[in-house]
Amino acid sequence: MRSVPLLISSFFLLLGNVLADTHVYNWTTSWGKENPDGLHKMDVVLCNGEYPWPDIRVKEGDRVIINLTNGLPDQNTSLHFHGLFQENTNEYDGVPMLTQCDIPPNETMVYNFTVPDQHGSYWYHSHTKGQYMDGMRGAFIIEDKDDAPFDYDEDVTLTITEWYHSMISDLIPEFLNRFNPTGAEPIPQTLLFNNTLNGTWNVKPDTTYLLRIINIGGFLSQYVWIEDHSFTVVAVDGVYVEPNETDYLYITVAQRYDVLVHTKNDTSKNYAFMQKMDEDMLDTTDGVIHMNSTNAVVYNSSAPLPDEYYSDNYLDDFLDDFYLVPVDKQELYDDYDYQIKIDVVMDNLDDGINYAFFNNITYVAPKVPALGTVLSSGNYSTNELVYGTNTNSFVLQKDEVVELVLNNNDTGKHPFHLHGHVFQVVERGPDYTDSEDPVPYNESAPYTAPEYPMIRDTLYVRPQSYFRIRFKADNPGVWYFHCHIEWHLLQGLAIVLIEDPEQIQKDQSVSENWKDICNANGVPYDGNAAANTNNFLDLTNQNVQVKNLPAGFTARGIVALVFSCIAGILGCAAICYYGMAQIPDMEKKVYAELSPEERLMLDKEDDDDIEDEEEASSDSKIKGRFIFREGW
Ligand SMILES: *[C@@H]1O[C@H](CO)[C@@H](O)[C@H](O)[C@H]1NC(C)=O
Ligand SMILES: *[C@@H]1O[C@H](CO)[C@@H](O)[C@H](O)[C@H]1NC(C)=O
Ligand SMILES: *[C@@H]1O[C@H](CO)[C@@H](O)[C@H](O)[C@H]1NC(C)=O
Ligand SMILES: *[C@@H]1O[C@H](CO)[C@@H](O)[C@H](O)[C@H]1NC(C)=O
Ligand SMILES: *[C@@H]1O[C@H](CO)[C@@H](O)[C@H](O)[C@H]1NC(C)=O
Ligand SMILES: *[C@@H]1O[C@H](CO)[C@@H](O)[C@H](O)[C@H]1NC(C)=O
Ligand SMILES: *[C@@H]1O[C@H](CO)[C@@H](O)[C@H](O)[C@H]1NC(C)=O
Ligand SMILES: *[C@@H]1O[C@H](CO)[C@@H](O)[C@H](O)[C@H]1NC(C)=O
Ligand SMILES: *[C@@H]1O[C@H](CO)[C@@H](O)[C@H](O)[C@H]1NC(C)=O
Ligand SMILES: *[C@@H]1O[C@H](CO)[C@@H](O)[C@H](O)[C@H]1NC(C)=O
Ligand SMILES: *[C@@H]1O[C@H](CO)[C@@H](O)[C@H](O)[C@H]1NC(C)=O
Ligand SMILES: *[C@@H]1O[C@H](CO)[C@@H](O)[C@H](O)[C@H]1NC(C)=O
Ligand SMILES: [Cu+2]
Repeated sequence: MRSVPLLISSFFLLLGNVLADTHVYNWTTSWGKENPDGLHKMDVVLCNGEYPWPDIRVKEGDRVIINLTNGLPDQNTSLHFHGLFQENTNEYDGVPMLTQCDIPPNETMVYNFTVPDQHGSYWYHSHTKGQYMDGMRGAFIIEDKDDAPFDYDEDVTLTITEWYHSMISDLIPEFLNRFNPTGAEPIPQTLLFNNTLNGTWNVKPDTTYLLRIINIGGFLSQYVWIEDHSFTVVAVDGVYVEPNETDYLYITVAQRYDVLVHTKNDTSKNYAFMQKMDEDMLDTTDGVIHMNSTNAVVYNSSAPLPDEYYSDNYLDDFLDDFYLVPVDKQELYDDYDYQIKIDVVMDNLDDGINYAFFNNITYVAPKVPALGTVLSSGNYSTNELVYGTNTNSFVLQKDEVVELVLNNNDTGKHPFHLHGHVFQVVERGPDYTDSEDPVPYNESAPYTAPEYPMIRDTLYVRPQSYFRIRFKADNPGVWYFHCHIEWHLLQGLAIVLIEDPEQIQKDQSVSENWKDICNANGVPYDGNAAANTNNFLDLTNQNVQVKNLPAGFTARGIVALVFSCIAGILGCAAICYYGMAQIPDMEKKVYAELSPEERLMLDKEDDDDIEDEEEASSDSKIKGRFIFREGW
């Protein structure tokens, strides 16, 4: 009796294998000069000598093999497939020091995985130090093996991103710098539409397009809209949702919106496809060349290109994704087994640099990739301690429902992404910008959650507010949860979920090639976070964060001190001229011009006699000229 269904299922399994394709990509990175926005030529990361990187398009169930050779002489690399579950292939999730070692120059890593149960719009990108913002990224589309729950005629991908006229590796040392004590993010110059400024989309009349809009940026959310056309949202982050029509979309970095756009019958006119930076995320607009960008929906190539189509309505009328309803109506997990509460804070440490913290910890990578620790730690794998005390690691039990409560004590918006899962959005608090203090989630306040909550993999939290998400720990692996603003990830805004480590040990291993990469990079892959293989509970010499500011010396104090030093040397006019957000080489110039005493004053982090905070911050004339990030 039992053999019948078994036979049938193995028949379909066989059929599935026959129908599944394997896609092999041999990719080599290199630097090359490109000019995506037509305004500035600079080095970007090329793929096999070409730019931009290709889109990947596969069918549900297919195998993908990416043979990635690092041809960059001066940087490591890695590749993450954003939104893919990587079930039983955690080793290919692409996060340096969590699921693999960074790929050093001249080495080749083979990523080899299937996409058995996912479809929709995803993307891939380097997960090494902001590198993807230099161009190493592309769309990853998985065609549904079944029919989509909506009709369309054409399937079109569209990537959007902010663009910098500087290499990220040049911006990082200016950003993570004591002369940028407020943590002001570098200011991008333009916006790209399918990798060009003022792009065009050639359309046919009376046609329903499935437009897959993917924000492949590393910083800014964007508002998008099309003159005289509406969007019908049918999927977000690979999850089908009940159709919802809107004129304006708000898309954070890493989010995807699949929308239907029906074109007009009349082909006499072309229409503006607008992109607009979320200006609230910028500390200053100095340095922005195009805050908005006008692209063209072209019906008729002999008709004139459209003018900018501007309206302020986007601010109030953009679709709130919280209210979307997934088509397969998964009910809210009615309770959680394990709750993780994390508070976001931005603050300075003793080196004067502005860091980002979850519960007072700024993520510092371990000495051994956490997956290597899982696989080498035997019975200790369920003990959080072995993953280090500065990685913000949480061990999850098999199949438990996890509720993650995130309180945002910062005054900015942040788009958070969970690897290895999609999650239910149980609650998202309103914008509390105007509140003096942040408003944390209050468990005892009355609240009715949606019956069929929104499900996605990247969700923003509003200023000084909170969100709550739930998911089932049914995908054993080491999964990163982090802010997708690359600047904030560099500041340490991440936690690590070690999901069912015992099952990882049973079902997963790493390839020889995976180990070769670690060896080539001189990184151990066995041992605890301190690379100790003898005593897994001994974390001596683990990587830890910089120590706190000395007592009585606050972040505000250091800001005032730095600014008063700069002002003293250069004078206010120069500072006001440069602005504080992007100060190309300014800190170096200032530092070079400091007197030995002043340098000493900035250098001596350990000295308790530093000018006391009152005195420093009373220099309000100087302070008042700069934009301060609140939240500390
Ligand atoms: C990838 O490279 C290997 C070895 O160099 C070669 O055998 C294979 O044909 C290449 N595949 C593709 C798709 O280029
Ligand atoms: C990957 O590329 C390298 C270098 O071209 C080649 O030696 C190797 O055989 C390739 N591997 C696969 C799986 O294609
Ligand atoms: C590459 O990674 C190794 C190991 O983490 C590190 O020591 C090295 O500094 C990195 N190289 C660069 C250029 O960042
Ligand atoms: C990488 O290979 C090239 C060519 O073989 C060589 O010139 C270069 O020194 C190598 N770089 C490293 C970091 O090993
Ligand atoms: C990819 O993984 C499959 C399944 O483990 C294996 O059979 C195949 O040999 C692998 N291919 C490469 C190029 O590593
Ligand atoms: C964007 O580029 C992709 C290929 O790179 C192309 O298939 C697609 O049609 C373009 N999208 C638009 C809206 O033009
Ligand atoms: C557009 O044209 C098609 C056929 O050419 C017609 O069926 C349809 O009703 C027209 N739509 C509008 C809005 O006029
Ligand atoms: C859009 O950007 C352009 C160029 O930066 C600017 O001239 C224009 O005023 C902007 N439009 C609006 C309404 O902000
Ligand atoms: C691109 O669009 C912006 C904003 O609408 C406009 O100010 C600018 O002139 C356009 N640039 C080009 C090269 O067309
Ligand atoms: C569509 O979105 C609006 C506003 O975001 C929401 O009120 C409404 O319930 C949604 N409807 C559906 C069917 O998703
Ligand atoms: C963060 O540190 C402060 C002061 O050191 C302490 O009062 C607070 O309890 C800590 N919060 C968490 C969540 O660890
Ligand atoms: C975040 O803000 C809330 C409300 O002001 C406060 O209770 C909490 O301690 C803060 N968290 C941290 C880590 O500072
Ligand atoms: Cu952030």
